[in-house]
Amino acid sequence: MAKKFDRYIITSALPYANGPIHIGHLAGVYVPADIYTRYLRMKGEDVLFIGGSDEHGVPITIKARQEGVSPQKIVDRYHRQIKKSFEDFGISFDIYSRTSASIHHQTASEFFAKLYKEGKFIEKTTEQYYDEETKHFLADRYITGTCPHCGYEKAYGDQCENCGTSLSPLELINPKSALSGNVPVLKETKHWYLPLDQYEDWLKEWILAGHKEDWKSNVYGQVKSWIDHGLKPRAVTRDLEWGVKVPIKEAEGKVLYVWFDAPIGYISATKEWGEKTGKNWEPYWKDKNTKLVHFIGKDNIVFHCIIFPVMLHAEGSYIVPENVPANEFLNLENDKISTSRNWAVWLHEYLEDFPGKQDVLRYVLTANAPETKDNDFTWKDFQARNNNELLAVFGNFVNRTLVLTQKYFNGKVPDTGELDEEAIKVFEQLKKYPGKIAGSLDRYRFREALSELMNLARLGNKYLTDMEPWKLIKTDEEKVKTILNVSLQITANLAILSDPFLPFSASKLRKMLNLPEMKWNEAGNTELLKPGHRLNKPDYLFEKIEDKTIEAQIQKLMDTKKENEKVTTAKPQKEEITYEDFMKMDIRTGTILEAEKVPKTDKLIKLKIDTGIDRRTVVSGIANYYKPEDIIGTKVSVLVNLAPRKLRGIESQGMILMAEDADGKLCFVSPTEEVSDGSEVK
Ligand code: B3M
Ligand code: ZN
Repeated sequence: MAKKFDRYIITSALPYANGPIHIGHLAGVYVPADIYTRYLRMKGEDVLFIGGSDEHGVPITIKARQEGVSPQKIVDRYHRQIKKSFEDFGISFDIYSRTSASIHHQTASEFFAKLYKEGKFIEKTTEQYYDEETKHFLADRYITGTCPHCGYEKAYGDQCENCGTSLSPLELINPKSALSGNVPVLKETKHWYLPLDQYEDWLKEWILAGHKEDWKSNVYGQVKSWIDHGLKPRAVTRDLEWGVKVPIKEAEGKVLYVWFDAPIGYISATKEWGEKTGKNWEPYWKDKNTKLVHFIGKDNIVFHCIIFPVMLHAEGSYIVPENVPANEFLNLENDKISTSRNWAVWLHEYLEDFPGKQDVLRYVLTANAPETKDNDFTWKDFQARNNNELLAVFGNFVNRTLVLTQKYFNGKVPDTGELDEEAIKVFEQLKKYPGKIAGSLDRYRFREALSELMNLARLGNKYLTDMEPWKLIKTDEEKVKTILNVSLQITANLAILSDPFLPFSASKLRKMLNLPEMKWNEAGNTELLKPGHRLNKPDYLFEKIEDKTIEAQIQKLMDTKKENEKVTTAKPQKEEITYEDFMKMDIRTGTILEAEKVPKTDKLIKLKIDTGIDRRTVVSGIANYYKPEDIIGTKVSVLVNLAPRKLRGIESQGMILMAEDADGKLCFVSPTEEVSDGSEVK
């Protein structure tokens, strides 16, 4: 018998507020967390569902840099948008907070200060990579290189997203600054480290011995392999400006590592909830009878299964997670979802294209959830699941039941009458479903749970089809009463059991049935609707999605692909050269003084250039793009130490630099501001 808890705290990974939310986020974290929470609430459990935006960390400062705005501006924009997407999709947080909130800064800061005061950190001065050009220490995503474990070339300084390994910048092969592309130098700096190695025994006992059975094998396996490889102290401070300030004197100018502060964000958000509701937040984090569950994607496993638990354990007054049901990744049409390549279905765009169809997406993402392996979202599958499952099974059964009840009994629930053999059988099966679905949900098997829900709808659909009440109505009205009563009881059960998965449709269905919100343990009851109970007008729960709608979505993705390919029409990079190689070239800014077409040629123009050093003749193949009279006075860049060569009998004493695109279009490479002729280009 599983342990009974007094209360639950369910957290879902705090998305970085540096971009909108897509279907991968929803499938991996938020929909399963929301299903689980809604189910617990319906069981009458005391449960808090925590969410919020992760507003620190390098991804945000990089985005701010790219746009030339402050990090606060970036997080304000995306926090608002992300929060709205979650609301739109019915993700039923008790609080959605953010890590730039002052309550969070205070909470994270106090957490660090306590560990510091108790001597739980190691102080180390080490050499760290530094970008001399931009004057930044290169932590986390400010540095990229090749992963020493799997060879992936775009690994970050804190993690390889390909194999999930957590890294430190010094482990990267061929490190490069993400800011300037430069090869970094080493420079000394002092930081505070959490000595994970000192907690190995505790972790082994807690996870390896304690959670072998109940944690998902993908999660348990990853964690075990890290522990088996041996853990190292991990720096929890950074030389950055954006983040929670390290609350000790000698750490001025430093902030907490984003993965130190972000998970504390779950606690800060709970405190904020306490302030807002006037309730006590502490039992949710400190009472041993609270069950803490973290919903995350697989790239966050190490942080939620090792680092954060060690922080909580070291602090001493907190509970640790009971489970971390991390999911694998969702791909889109056979390709990795990617923000930078715009290869995603964004939630706000989905809602524009499919208004009111939140449940369809929730359904498809659950039916196809990447629970045990990476999975693929395709628009064809989306359409098929809507048309062949939601509409043809669930919607069709409910609709036939309600329409027939209207037609034959004026919208009033008929008497059961004498239960015949078929009805008894159907009720027997019906009674098993709440337990089956709950059993799957208790083990975080959301796909399985959803498929059981659909089996109940299938049971109803088949019963109705087999019994053919539309044929019996003329000869045996009593039997039709039984059939529709049974079908209506199944429908009412569907209204309860579908609620965690399809909250919008369940609520609509309750309205049609004229029923209030119900508790989970009312499911299985075969007398939810009393004879004589008046139903409301039926309406469709789901609609057919047409081919042309799906084709438009596929076209949209194909356009994105084309758009991405356009970017790559640039020729591949040439072989590497040294700085010295480059410095052999003497390039100067100059001005075109005279220009005339070289007779009997198509392309050549003879130019007189003021190079600042002298005035010289240069012959250039630009006549297809420029008329001589139009370019006099133009500022250009000239390679002046190129050996002279004769073109059509004219000695050309240098070369004008031109940019040439993939279609062969030419344009001058000119200074964008006033500089004197003869300025060096380097
Ligand atoms: N911000 C990372 C991510 O989106 C992250 C999670 C924080 S959870 C405390 O992958
Ligand atoms: Zn790797």
